[in-house]
Amino acid sequence: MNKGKFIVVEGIEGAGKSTICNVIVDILSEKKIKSIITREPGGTPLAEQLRKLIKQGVEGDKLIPKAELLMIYAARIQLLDTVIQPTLAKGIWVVGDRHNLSSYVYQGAGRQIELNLIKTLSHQIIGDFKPDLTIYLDVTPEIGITRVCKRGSLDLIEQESLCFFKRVRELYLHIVANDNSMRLIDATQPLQQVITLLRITLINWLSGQII
Ligand code: Z5A
Repeated sequence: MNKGKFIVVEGIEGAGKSTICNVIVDILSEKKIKSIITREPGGTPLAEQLRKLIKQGVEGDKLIPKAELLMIYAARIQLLDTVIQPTLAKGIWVVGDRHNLSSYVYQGAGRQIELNLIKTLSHQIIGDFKPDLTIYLDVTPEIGITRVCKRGSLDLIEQESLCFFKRVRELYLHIVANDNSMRLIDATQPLQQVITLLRITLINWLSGQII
């Protein structure tokens, strides 16, 4: 049996990641490919508890950037070892709502933790595991924040400044431009147009895969 493939959707808040993960599952299902969606941080009962702490914090005890980084990697390895790897081993595909790239851009560019520390931690914790395909949904922070504000109250990371999200987007753009396992989709367009572009991108990529 062939191993499943790991497709990850990345982008700043409000880019449309959760919406697009569901569309990917539908397109895969049309091709008779079984898949599940995971999200990071989270995706297992323990990792979901860490997600809550990362997003909401604990009153009177400000989460410092390096502690946040470690909690994100704790959640990631829990999800990778107990859900993602066993699922791929069964030949089922995994569609990830965020993965390792988020740590480089949020904790690296956003929180300004040295990228070498993140690289070392990443290597020690997840080794050379990486997605087969990453779809990066590109929106400006202004558009992304406007979309999430409509949803209601903002979590700790969403409350960061526009400069924070500009740094995050810049690093996303730099990394995506230099990695041929990643595809950029302009997600500032109306949702139907984004879905059409995604379909073309995914079907082109699938045609080059041995399934
Ligand atoms: N984080 C980190 O710091 N480091 C890491 O390593 C990892 C994560 C893995 C996860 O929070 C937080 O963790 C995240 C980064 C940090 N921080 N923040 N902030 P989350 O999962 O709650 O948030 P998110 O990942 O940023 O996702 P989101 O805010 O839910 O947005 P989204 O998934 O990209 O978008 P959506 O939910 O699909 O759509 C948002 C709204 O926009 C919704 O009403 C849609 O209908 C609408 N939408 C979507 N696309 C369009 C288009 N094209 N036009 C118009 N409207 C649209």
